Amino acid sequence: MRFHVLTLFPEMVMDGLNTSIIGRAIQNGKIELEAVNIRDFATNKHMKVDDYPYGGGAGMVMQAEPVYLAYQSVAEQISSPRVIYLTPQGSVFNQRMAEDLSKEEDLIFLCGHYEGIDERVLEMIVTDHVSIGDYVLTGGELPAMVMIDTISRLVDGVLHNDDSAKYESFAENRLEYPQYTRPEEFMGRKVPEVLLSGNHAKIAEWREEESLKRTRERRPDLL
Ligand code: 6GU
Repeated sequence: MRFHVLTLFPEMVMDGLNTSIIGRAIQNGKIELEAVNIRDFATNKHMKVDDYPYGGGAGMVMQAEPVYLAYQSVAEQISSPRVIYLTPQGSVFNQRMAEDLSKEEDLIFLCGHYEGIDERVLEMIVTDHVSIGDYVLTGGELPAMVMIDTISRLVDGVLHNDDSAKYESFAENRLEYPQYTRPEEFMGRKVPEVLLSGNHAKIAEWREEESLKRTRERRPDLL
């Protein structure tokens, strides 16, 4: 999987994803990550990429040309790429969308800032409008990073244990059961007896019940 991020803040994306499991996946070549600086495609001597909105109103709008040229520099090497525009006006991201997107060879993420991007270039290049929830962020970089993290852990070889991607929360539309590790007792609180029993059938049954109970309590909307 190759991720290409069009952004005004390439170091934010590269630094933010260069740690832990995703950092290791990049080192191991399981995924590739490239951040393209939209400002490098400004054609004026001040490297300006935004301007006042036609019709008036607050803030600035990112101009079509540098966004289009940045897109072109990446897209010319890919046949019909998915281009994801991060916007609070998009469909809300979920695990099902992550599974769908994880089948692509390349994904292009377009991160906006200010009051948004000139609609004409969005019409020309964007295939998917995606939000990460009903609140407003200052830019698309954090949402792109959230999506890249979520999609990467579904890519073969990124997680060490092949099973763990399947069995975690939202697989089967259920929340995961509680986990415990040593010691057996912490500040008077004991690990549930069944987990020490060695009875794997009983343990599986207990986990199933806890998973259902937790989903009912915290996310009844999933059931
Ligand atoms: Cl994708 N972008 C911005 N700016 N804010 C958001 C968002 C995206 N998703 C939720 N809030």
